[in-house]
Amino acid sequence: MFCHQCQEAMKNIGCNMDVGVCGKTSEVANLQDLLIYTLKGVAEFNQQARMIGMNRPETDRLIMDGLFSTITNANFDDESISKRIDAAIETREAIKSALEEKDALAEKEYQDYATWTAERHEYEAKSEEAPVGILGTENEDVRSLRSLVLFGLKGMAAYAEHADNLGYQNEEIFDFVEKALVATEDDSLSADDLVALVMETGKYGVDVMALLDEANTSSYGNPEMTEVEIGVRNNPAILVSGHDLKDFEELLEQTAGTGVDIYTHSEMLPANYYPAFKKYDHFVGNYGNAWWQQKKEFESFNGPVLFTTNCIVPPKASYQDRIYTTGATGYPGFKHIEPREEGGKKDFSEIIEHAKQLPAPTQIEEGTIVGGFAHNQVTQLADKIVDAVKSGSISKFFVMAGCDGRMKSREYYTDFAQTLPEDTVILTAGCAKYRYNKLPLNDIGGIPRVLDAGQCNDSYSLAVVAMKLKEIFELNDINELPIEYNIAWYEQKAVIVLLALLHLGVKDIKLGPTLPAFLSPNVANVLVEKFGISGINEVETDMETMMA
Ligand code: FS2
Ligand code: SF4
Repeated sequence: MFCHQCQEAMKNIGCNMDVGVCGKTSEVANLQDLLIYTLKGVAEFNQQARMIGMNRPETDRLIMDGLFSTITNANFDDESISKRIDAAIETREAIKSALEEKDALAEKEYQDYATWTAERHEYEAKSEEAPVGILGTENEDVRSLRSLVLFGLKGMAAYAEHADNLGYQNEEIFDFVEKALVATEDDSLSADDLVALVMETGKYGVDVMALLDEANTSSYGNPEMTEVEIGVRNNPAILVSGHDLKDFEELLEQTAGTGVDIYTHSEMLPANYYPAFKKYDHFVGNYGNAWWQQKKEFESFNGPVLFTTNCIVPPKASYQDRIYTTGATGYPGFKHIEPREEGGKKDFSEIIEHAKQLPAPTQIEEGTIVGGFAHNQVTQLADKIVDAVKSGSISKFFVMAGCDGRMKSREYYTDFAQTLPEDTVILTAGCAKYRYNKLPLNDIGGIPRVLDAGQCNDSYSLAVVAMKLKEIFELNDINELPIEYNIAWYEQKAVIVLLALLHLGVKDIKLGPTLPAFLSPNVANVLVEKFGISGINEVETDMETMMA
């Protein structure tokens, strides 16, 4: 195996042992590479099918779900990845036959990724062949740019899938994902072509986050300022992790009146901010912190846990039997809740019955935290914010969105938040917030000093807010605003968020705790020269440059 897609890649180079830092086995890592490789073949033929109006929504879903299942900490289950490879080959062949029938199959020499086929028991050997993994690309700059595109696509696919689950699709995004997948196998593309593709990926990153924002807010209302309970009640309960709001809604509906309470964990915390979920009085609040604390927190939660998406940590035996996955997630031995039929709902009865047999959660914290500052809520506060900026009571905003992780180096973000002058406001989204959302940072004239917009995809809200402020202050460039960007990344959704910010023209982003292992020195230089991206240093040094 060789995997370098996340921030915890071994030695900041890549995981190449039997098991990655995240716990993914070499077998699963290789199968995931093979799945991506096969999806490129599906994309190759589906691009032709699209041209003659023969694309099917099932194919879009197969590609999005396949990409999503390879995101860090989403799926550790070799069987579930192998099934996706089976389906990808079957779909690819079906599209090819349909094109042949219409006499529409382009005559050319297809590469192995578009033609290979094998029996299940041969997948493992196939997955180890040179062209399948990323190291099959020898030139390190080409490899780096292809990685940047591919990892951005994985994040894009995750967001597209959530939107699709709510009935929102954008054909242009699906089309771009296919085009870009195929481009990562095209040896005729120059480094400049690939840089352009990276930028185009960022454009679709903005589009997909806007689509998901529309899907979420049209379905559940605009997130609003909310005090979220972090203590517990004395009832059996289910803890929900991940990002999928459709799953969350259906579970809330199905638990109503059963005596089973619902809590959010990690990236599901922002579900508390949506008006539509507030009518459920068995929806208690949030339990615990970011994903990497789950071993401790799942233990004390006592009840079953549902993963709607990443981030899964290989579990302790003590609670393994009460973890459920659904959607793109999977883990050997966990129970998996099957997809909903067209127009139907998922069946959560097993996890609900399971919860009834188990004790109530053990309290680990008490009190409340405040969030819900997505674009609509911030726009309502715009006058107050603008006055505070004009009067000098707010000197700067710091966008500290992104992910959290288990490495000690992430203490930087807590220290940074604590060291920020009292006339500054943090704009956050994603699980990065857990590094400072429970600190007593107070408020500025009623505006909390940590404004949480929501999940990592709600970084879109932060961009909307920046655009709005640019308009109000009548500036020409978003970079003239008193906003600094100090982003923490971990997995591939943060990659698409970053590319989206670059597309919007945001400059001088600090990215940490380390720069991606998949950036070659030359590609890193392009990002530094074109966009002023830099890594983090000591808190004091960064504070000095960013406050200057
Ligand atoms: Fe956090 Fe994990 Fe949001 Fe990432 S819960 S690192 O998936 O997507 O951010
Ligand atoms: Fe390593 Fe990250 Fe890949 Fe896991 S996802 S194998 S930790 S680089």
